[in-house]
Amino acid sequence: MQSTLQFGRFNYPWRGQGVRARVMGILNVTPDSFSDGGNYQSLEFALSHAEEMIEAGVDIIDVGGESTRPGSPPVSLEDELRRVMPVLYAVRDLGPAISVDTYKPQVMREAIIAGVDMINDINGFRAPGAIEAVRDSDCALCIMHMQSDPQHMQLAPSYTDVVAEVSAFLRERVEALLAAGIDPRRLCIDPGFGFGKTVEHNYALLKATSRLIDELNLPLLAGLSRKSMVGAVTGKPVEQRMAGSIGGALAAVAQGALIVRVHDVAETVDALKVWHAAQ
Ligand code: 7PJ
Repeated sequence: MQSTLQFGRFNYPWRGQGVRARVMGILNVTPDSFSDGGNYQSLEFALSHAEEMIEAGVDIIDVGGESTRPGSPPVSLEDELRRVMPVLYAVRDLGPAISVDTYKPQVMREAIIAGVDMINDINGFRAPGAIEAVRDSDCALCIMHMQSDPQHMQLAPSYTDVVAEVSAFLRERVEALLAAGIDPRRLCIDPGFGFGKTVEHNYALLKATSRLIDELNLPLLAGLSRKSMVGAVTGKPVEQRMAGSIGGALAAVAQGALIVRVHDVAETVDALKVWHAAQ
C-alpha cells in the first residue's frame, strides 16, 4: 500500500515505496527562544539562517513566532504576525517547503495566503476558528498533542496510560478535522514531546512511535531536538544536545516517523542519509 502526505506544493510518500524521512529545520523568530532565538529577530538573520539550512539539505523550514518553552507567556496576535509574516514571504520561494508553527487562526489564515505548505499547530486545531481557517487549502496540518498549556504544562504532567491517552486525543482531533470535510491526506500527527510530559512519558511515547502511526493510520512528525528528554539521559545542557537529539531522531525514523523537527539540520541530514543507505 502506498500513502502520501499532501504538503501544499509537495507530496511526501510516507508508507510503501519511495519513503524518505524529511528534515524540518526550526527557524525561530522569537526574541526569547531558549536555544537560538534572539539572534534571528531581524529578517536578515532569519534569511541567513534559512540559507544555511538550505545549504545543509533541509526539506521543510518551520517558522515560529511564539516561544512555547515551558512557562513562556503568550504573544499577541499583532506581535506574532509582525514577526512571522515577513519571514514567510521571504522564504516561501527559496526551494524548501514552508511550515508555520502557530495555534492562532488569524496567523493560519495569513500564512495560507502567503503560501505555506504546512500549518503546524501545537494546540491540535482546538482554538475556535482554527479548523475553518485551514479547511479550504491544500497545506498539510500537523496535529500535536499537548496537556494543559505552555505556561502550566510542566507543573504536574499526569496520565494513567500516556500512550493510550495521546492516541485517543489525536483520534478525536483527526475526527474533528475530517468532520469539517478536510482531506485525510493532509493530516499528520505528533505526540508533542515535552508538552505536558515527564521524561518517562516522553520515552514511552517515543517507544510507541510505530504504534501511534498504526493506530491513527497517519504519518508522524517527531520533535525532540535539544529537549529536556535528551538532557535527562545524556546529562548535557541544551547547547550540547546535538548528538543525543540525532539519536532520538533516528529512533523515531526507525519506527516509521516521516518528519523530524530539528535545530541541527546538516548533522541530521547526514545521519539520515547513512541510516537510509543501510535500509
Ligand atoms: C514542537 C513544535 C514539537 C511540533 C515546538 C521546542 C519547542 N511543533 N513546536 N512538534 N516543539 N509539531 O522546539 O523545543 O515537538 S516548540
